Amino acid sequence: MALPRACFVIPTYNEADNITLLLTQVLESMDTHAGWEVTVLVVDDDSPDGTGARVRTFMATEPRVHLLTGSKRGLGDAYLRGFERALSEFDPDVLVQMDADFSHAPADCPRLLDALDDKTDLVIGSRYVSGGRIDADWHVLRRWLSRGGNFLARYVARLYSVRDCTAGFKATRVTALNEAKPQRFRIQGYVFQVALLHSLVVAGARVTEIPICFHERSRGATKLGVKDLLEFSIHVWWLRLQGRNTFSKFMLTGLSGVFVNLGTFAALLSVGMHQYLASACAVELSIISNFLINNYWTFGYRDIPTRKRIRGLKYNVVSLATLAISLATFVSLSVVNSQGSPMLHQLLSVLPAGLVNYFANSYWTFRER
Ligand SMILES: Nc1nc2c(ncn2[C@@H]2O[C@H](COP(=O)(O)OP(=O)(O)OP(=O)(O)O)[C@@H](O)[C@H]2O)c(=O)[nH]1
Ligand SMILES: [Mg+2]
Repeated sequence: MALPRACFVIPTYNEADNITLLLTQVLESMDTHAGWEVTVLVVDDDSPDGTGARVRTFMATEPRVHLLTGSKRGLGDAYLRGFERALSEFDPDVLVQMDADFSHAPADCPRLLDALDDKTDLVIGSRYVSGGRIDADWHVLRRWLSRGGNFLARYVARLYSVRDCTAGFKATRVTALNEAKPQRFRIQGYVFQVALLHSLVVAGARVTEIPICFHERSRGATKLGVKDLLEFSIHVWWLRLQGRNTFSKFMLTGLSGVFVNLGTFAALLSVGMHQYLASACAVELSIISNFLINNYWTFGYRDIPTRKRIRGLKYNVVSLATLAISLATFVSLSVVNSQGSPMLHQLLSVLPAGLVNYFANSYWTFRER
């Protein structure tokens, strides 16, 4: 019977002192554990210290190890490229993520994969569950950063149920990963770990945490930078706003469009523009602002194959159709109920127009892949 396939994706930047021993130990630990067919993909961003050359030397005698190179754009970017290559080339059942600096013990790899039972889609090697711990010599500042990052992830990005949201030692089923669609992420740095966890949880992945001991790196230097921290602090809020209550978001966006419309109209009148032209400009500007908010916020979680330009065009078409439906409803009501209040008719015409607008945009303009 064919064994399940596990692909280890290991990002490296200046890990020449670690990588050879790490690859040796990862493969050794998995070899003693017969249940998996293993491949390893090192994603090295042209490290100036020659990490890539060390990997190539290793590859000469070990066909299970592969190397993907590129220029340095951050940990998240490296993982995204690594995932794409691993999925297309090795057809794995499970992707394993781990650091190359021995913070994650290679000896823990079999235990991580063993925990991936039928009821689990993601196993996290966790520092913050019972039995998990961190080496006493991990710098106090890094401890606080880790705690702070976890706090933000849990309470801002609403990942309450997970204890170690910033963990970098994880095994994820590819079926769950496909649901999470990480290829739509627009991030570069360390926040990738939280963004991935968030989209897995939102997509319904079943998460288990197993305790690990996290070790301080003994060779090489950290790559965590101010840019990563900044991106992290902003992105957790973005994740919070990305809940899937698309209908209420769509409504809120519509409301913001009313203000854009009226504000633009008043501004254009005040600079002497003719009211008809001002009205048309104000309507179009509110359509554009609504489109942008819906594109990035309301439907931002979707993997949409069409280009933004085409989406914008479709959004305008739907807006025009909405106007026609609203007008048709208004006229029909006025004819049928000629004694009724025009205000009431106008209000009632919003309902079918709003529903058509939402569903047409949801299922046509922002249709998922
Ligand atoms: N390819 C690539 N790998 C990276 C990049 N940044 C970090 N890494 C790797 O990602 C892993 C985690 O990075 P570390 O610098 O150890 O970050 P950390 O574990 O948060 O920090 P430490 O406390 O120093 O261990 C290591 O294997 C790094 O070499 C990057 O921009 N590109
Ligand atoms: Mg590290």
